[in-house]
Amino acid sequence: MEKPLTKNEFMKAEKPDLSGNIQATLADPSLDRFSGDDEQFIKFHGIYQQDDRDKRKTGKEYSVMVRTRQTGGIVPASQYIVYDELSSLFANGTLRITSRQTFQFHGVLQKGIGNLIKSINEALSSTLATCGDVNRNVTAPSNPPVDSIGVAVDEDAFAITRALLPRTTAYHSIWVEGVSLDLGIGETVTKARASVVDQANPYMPPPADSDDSGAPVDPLYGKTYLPRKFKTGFAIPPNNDTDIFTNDMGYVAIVENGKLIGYNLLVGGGLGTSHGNKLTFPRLADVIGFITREQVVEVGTAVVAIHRDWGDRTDRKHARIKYVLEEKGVEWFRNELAQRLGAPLPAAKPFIFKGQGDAFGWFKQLDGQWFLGLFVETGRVKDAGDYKLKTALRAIAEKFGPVFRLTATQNLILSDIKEENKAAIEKILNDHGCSIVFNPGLIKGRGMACPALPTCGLALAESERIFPALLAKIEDAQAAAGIPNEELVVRMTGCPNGCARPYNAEIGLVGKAPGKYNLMLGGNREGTRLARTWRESVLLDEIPVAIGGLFKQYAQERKNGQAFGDWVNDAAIWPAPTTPAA
Ligand code: SRM
Ligand code: SF4
Repeated sequence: MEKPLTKNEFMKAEKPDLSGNIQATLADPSLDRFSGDDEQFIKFHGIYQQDDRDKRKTGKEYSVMVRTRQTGGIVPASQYIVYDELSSLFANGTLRITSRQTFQFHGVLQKGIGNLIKSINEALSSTLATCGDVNRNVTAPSNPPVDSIGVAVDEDAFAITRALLPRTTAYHSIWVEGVSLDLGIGETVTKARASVVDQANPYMPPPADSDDSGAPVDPLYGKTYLPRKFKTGFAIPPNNDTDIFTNDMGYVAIVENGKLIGYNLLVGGGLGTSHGNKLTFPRLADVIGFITREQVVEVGTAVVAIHRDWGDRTDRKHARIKYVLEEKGVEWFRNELAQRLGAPLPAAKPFIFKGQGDAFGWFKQLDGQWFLGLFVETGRVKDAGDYKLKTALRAIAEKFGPVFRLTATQNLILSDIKEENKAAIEKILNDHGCSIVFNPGLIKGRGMACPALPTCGLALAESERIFPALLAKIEDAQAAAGIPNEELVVRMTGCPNGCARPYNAEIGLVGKAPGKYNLMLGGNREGTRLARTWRESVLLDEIPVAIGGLFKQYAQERKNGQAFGDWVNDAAIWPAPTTPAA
């Protein structure tokens, strides 16, 4: 018997413009949340309904999380200033840099959502399709281009971003035309808007097609969009800073004689799993073939269409394109793509990744200006005690107007800085208690944790809130093993969905239950190998102890500066010692 389609499929088919009852809910001041199908529709608008899980015992307090779109993590200073203002006015006072180079606003109350989203659009960004069954934020190398290659990759990333935006006009009519700004936000937004007055919003979708009756039709997504989310990224070897193999679709830049000649196409990466569900697993993308720059949009659209047509619409946990690749095979995929394009792709060209992660401190750009790599602990831009990163960044944005570039490891780059402003920028950061941003060390600087509690409705365990303390203990364990401050990629999530990409880290910690984590080992620094579960349900306090034992063995056995992930992958430590009863 055929399995039935999921409820989401009927919901999308019924309201293909994705409008739901959002407008009516917003207009009703007695409502503090969205309900029914709207909880799904709002995701396509970049909104997740959440409640503060710390406060559940005394009843649910609803708010939403809003996610912006920033192709390649690029945020002009004028846009950043608006975001800073909005986060204080309508959210919890912080901005969260995500693992896909966007910003998230948390704790937004119902009455502030309209003002927030309209202002984001006024500042020339968008929240359209940053969640939902569509193509999400497109990642690209965050270092400012040092040559024509980086410039071209950014251009291509914007081209595919636009091509894969859904064509619905409901987003605009609800959030842009349907909201009149109030609550005193006019001045900052208007000022920022004035600085970009002649510029088009790069995230405005192209117009929809129309059918015989004149009704709008989305030429790619149709009425039911994709079976599930879809993620696209770009990388320029040898730096895999966007973790390209974990994307549904990846473009790996191929450079010959100093010129970008095209990309190797990667398809079928994805990390989300569910504990105990064998149908789900993390997977790295396959290399499909080579494409020219001119084919970026045509081929990308064809790949998304394959997901649209072949993805599993009967089980949302099994609906990513990685399962199509895994079950039908790479050759099937190449043939299917060839049929859609009218010709097979030529073989992929050789490429090699030598590392990933961000560099901190000052670097010279090709045009003689400078960029500054800054460590942002767990991606959270905030003021807390003497550490006032948020205030410092606002001051820097207003005085010097650098381009902000969010990295895929939740850090930040300030670029296009004049030589004569370097000292003043450093002073602002130091004066605001932020000296750590220049030199976090080789573990903190590589680490990543997802938000988890209290905002994420899917969290099974803590992540962001306990990660800094855990990393400090891991650093101590390194020192005790005689290998202080050695590079190590540690990533943590509060559940198996994998938002901070623990599955290809050297050490991955995946929340299983409150205070318990699966301990995964053996990914590599290049992001090209999956880690394996070493021990299940390890108590939080035992993690540094267990890892500390391995560090001692590693310090004695490693050869020629071998990385921990490489050593542990081959070491005689598998299977793991029995997990003590927890
Ligand atoms: Fe994620 C769901 C946060 C990157 C796989 N993710 C969620 C939600 C929206 C929870 C929910 O559905 O209610 C989380 C919101 C928590 C909060 O309070 O903010 C959430 N995901 C994040 C972010 C903010 C984590 C971070 O530490 O930065 C990242 C936002 C990226 C962005 O700007 O678009 C984020 N999520 C990822 C990644 C990493 C990546 O894309 O590079 C993954 C693994 C790669 C992948 O997609 O396979 C990821 N998130 C998931 C999944 C599992 C999907 C699956 O295939 O099973 C879920 C669950 C779902 O979609 O139902 C999820
Ligand atoms: Fe939430 Fe799980 Fe993603 Fe962490 S990994 S943000 S707990 S969905």
